[in-house]
Amino acid sequence: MRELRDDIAGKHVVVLGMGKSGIAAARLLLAQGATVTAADDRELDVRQFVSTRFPGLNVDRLRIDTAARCMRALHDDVHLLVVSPGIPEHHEMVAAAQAQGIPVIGELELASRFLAVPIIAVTGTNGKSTTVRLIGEMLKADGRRIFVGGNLGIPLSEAVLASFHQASDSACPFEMVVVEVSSFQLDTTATFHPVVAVLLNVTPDHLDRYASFEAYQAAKQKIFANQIPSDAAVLNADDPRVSALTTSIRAQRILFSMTQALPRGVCVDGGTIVARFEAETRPIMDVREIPLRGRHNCSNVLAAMAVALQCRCSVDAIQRAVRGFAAAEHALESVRVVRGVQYINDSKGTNVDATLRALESFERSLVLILGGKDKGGDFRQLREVVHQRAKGLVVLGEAAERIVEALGSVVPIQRAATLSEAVELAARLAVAGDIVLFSPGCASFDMFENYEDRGRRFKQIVHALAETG
Ligand code: UMA
Repeated sequence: MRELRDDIAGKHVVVLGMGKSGIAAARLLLAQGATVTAADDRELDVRQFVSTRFPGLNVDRLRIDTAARCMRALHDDVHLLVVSPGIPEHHEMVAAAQAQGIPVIGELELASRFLAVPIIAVTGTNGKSTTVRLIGEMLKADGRRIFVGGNLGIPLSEAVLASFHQASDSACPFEMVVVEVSSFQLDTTATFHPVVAVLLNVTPDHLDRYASFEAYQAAKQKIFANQIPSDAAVLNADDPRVSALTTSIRAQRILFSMTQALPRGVCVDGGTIVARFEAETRPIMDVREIPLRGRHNCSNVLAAMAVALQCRCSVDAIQRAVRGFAAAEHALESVRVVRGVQYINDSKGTNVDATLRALESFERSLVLILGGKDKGGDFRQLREVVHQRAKGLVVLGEAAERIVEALGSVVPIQRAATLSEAVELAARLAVAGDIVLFSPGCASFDMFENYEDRGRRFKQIVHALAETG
């Protein structure tokens, strides 16, 4: 583990993908004295890219070019290839590096090798960001100095860079880090070792990238690969796939459940969340105090509590963090009520299971806006809940025709060419008291830069709707 840290100065490292992760990894490597070739399949304006993404850095040891042109660099005694999460395994540069025996790791793995503080890592198909933010708030409320990041937006390399910048003494500004980790990030780990690893749930996702659901599940399982018996694995006892995937882990199990009375872990007993650790049962708080919509969010709160209690947070800190917690932007976010219709932005719902959870969070009649870049999800899973709760569906994006095939027989469906048209059609269908829910169940990249861009666009359109008409 220390090897890379000690050996990297003067070595040549290629970083593939110049998004958030690649830039942070390149900066980390430069700070450690490596020579960096930064590659991307996009043609970048190098001068502008360097001045905006590497400001104030000595870039003598940095070269930036397209991946195709950088392929030549692989012959120049390359020590390591660091890939961004968005780079698929079959990328030609990855294949070429592997063929030449050059080690390939991801940005998460790279950063973790430079961190001296304990890592708490959270994965699962849905709820990761909320749970990570909740854990962060609980630890902060308990007075801990922590870094919160990973897939939720700030690469782990930023935590390492912050520790390099810490004055002259080399103490890390954090006593622990809490990271959201995606299957893409886990794919390219080797020594990544969280002392607490959380698996929230597993449902089909990213089937446009993985050969099978099994391959996706295997990536999720890697979160436990380097854990030892003194570590903790926080597991959702209500998800049979989580149980099946964790039969042979070495860490001690801490379960959480919404439905079962657990002998050990965090569960709900007659409306009160209780923690059972070391033969002691402690009431934590009333479930009705959770200021988040949906049963799935209650489950996320239980997971976060299990982690916080494992880290010896006080119950008082946990309560304060939960009571003051605000839902993230683009996650079941109330936008506005127009002519009695409530508009909800759930652009972060990028897979079918997330949309299912969103639909289950509302009792009222609703119009659902669904669709985007197809990730191979099974929209038939929504048939029952759509039949029960949706009076109409508006579909858009690449996945539109597959959605019509899956749900056309249970609900009237209209097609929209743009998001504005989708909102317009939904607004015409909805009457006072209804909800218009934008929970795409798909990725955003067919029409938008990312899910945030898509959510912001939805909110702009809703804010522009006329009060009368
Ligand atoms: N690129 C190539 N070739 C490719 C693919 C990408 O050159 O074949 C280049 C692109 O041109 C671009 C760069 O790679 O310049 C983008 O890299 P990236 O897609 O890895 O994106 P980052 O900006 O580094 O963001 C990544 C995560 N993105 C993905 O996993 C796709 C972000 O998660 C994460 O917040 C960020 O690192 C910080 O850790 C986003 C995401 O959608 C939110 N995650 C997926 C999800 O949650 O479902 C996994």
